Amino acid sequence: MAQQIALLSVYDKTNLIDLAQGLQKAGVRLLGSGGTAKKIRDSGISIEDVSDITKAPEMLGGRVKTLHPAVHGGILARSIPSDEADLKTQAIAKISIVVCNLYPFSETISQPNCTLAGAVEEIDIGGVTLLRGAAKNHERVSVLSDPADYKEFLDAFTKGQGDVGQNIRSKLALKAFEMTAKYDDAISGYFREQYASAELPEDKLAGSVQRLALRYGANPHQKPAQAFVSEGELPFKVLSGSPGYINLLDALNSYALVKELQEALNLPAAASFKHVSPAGAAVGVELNETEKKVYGVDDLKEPLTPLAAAYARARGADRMSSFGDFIALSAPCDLATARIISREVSDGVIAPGYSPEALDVLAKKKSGKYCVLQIDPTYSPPAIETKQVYGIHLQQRRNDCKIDAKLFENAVTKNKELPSAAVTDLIVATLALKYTQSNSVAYAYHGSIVGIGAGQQSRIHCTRLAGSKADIWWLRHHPRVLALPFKKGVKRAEKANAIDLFVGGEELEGGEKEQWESLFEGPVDALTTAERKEWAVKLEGVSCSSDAFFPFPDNVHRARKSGVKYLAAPSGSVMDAECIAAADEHDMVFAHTTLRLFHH
Ligand code: 93A
Repeated sequence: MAQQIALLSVYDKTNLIDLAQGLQKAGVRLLGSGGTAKKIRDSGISIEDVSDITKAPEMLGGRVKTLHPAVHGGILARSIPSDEADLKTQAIAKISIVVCNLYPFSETISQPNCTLAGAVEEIDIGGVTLLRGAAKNHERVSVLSDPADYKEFLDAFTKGQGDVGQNIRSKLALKAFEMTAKYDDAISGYFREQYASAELPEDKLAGSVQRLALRYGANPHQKPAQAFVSEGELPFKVLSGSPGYINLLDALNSYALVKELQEALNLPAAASFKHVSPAGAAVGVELNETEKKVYGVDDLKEPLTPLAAAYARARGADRMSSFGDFIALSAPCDLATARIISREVSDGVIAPGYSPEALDVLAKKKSGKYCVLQIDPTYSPPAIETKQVYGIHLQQRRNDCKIDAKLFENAVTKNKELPSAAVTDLIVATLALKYTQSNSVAYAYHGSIVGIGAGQQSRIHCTRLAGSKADIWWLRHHPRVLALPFKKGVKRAEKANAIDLFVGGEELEGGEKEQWESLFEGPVDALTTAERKEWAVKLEGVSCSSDAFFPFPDNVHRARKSGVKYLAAPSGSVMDAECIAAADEHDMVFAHTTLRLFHH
């Protein structure tokens, strides 16, 4: 066996001398780039310079050290006749060990005084080429990219009499590729920051950019923060304001929801998101006069367009939760929708477009700070999505399942009659769950979510939470609520809070009671238990969907108490039969789906 050759070219010289010593002892011929060779030679170990075999000096101030066919031919050559012949013609010797680590690019750019020119000089080209070449040819070549691996390698090398075995070579190759991938990520991240970014809020009217610097992440102390795509440009533009990290989580999830709602039901759709779950979501089903009052749009001058109806429903169903929402619209925002948005407390909106009048209204909101995003409706996200939690990459196929009427065809109760309005409501409820933090249960009526229970660890708590929200929503239709004698000048949010306290039935005391009473022209009697009961039974035909199976029939009984007639949930519980029996007891229609919809 010919004498083996190791090429050493390292920035981080930790453990280098021990390795060189070990290799020399094992009879390996050593070659090194400038600084590496010097360090080894200085410690009394003989080593040749790379330039001795390339017959070319290091040049361009060190930019070209090892980039030469004599080096890369020696690394990349396979043990096949044609490669051997090429090496012989060019008088190149095979290299079987490459030891290399790279210029410290990440450390350099993290220095506060780092300049672009300084960063560029720190981009290692030759070292990456050495690592990739050796890793590519790992069938024959060992590549050491981490000083922590030297000792183990030497032990195996000695034990194997010069052959560490394929398993070690393969693992070392993987490590080298991970290293160059991470290195390239750091470089592209830095260049994205320099050349493809919008710094908000200074650069307010950002066009299409690849990267958006955010003021902070989920909390003000989580800096730095950014949003970016690694290819092309972000699929949305900032037309006004500056989105925060949670705004973007809400915007992207809510837009996905309304886009799918519109596709499934062929009606414009709107969603009102808070903390990455819908507080409301609806399609553009016309509002009757009572609903207009309940949703606070009876006084709107502009006639309600279908999109405005969708947002009025999405925003009006749970006015408390929607306070300060992020809004998604499936269709270009018109003036009527903008007018509703303009008088609510809200953080921002995302839509595929804006009429000039609508944009004019929205851009004035919050003294020009209201966040208006325009998304490209043709954008289609990649099939695989990755997130990182506690340093670990988690990867999955995106939840791209389609939700349509077919999903509810398997009615397992005696009553199998599912009217088309109920199918619409089940689609709205189920699609909303697809974008709601789990566990989740949603109640829907007239094309709109009327109660949603999100992020609960137990199913029954979701069902109760959603049910209690639906109950409050329904009590807000009570004639005594609609006739509450509010004083002139009471603000919309104050009215919403006062109504919530009234229908919630909480007994108020002291200052809180006084403050509540001060909003009205005269005394207001509380709703009695009898009044509440009498009103509750008037609600009928509500739909309810669950993101996973009902483990116990208590969920079915609870849903029934809030007027639920139509149920949808995946099958698979050991209590399926009991849940169906409970639905039969109330003459409900229960559709078993095959689709679990957890979302995190
Ligand atoms: O500037 S380079 O990209 N050009 C090269 O041809 C080259 N070859 C190796 N940098 C190059 N290297 C890097 O030099 C290695 O990745 C290593 O980090 C460093 C070792 O240099 P020295 O042996 O002079 O200390």
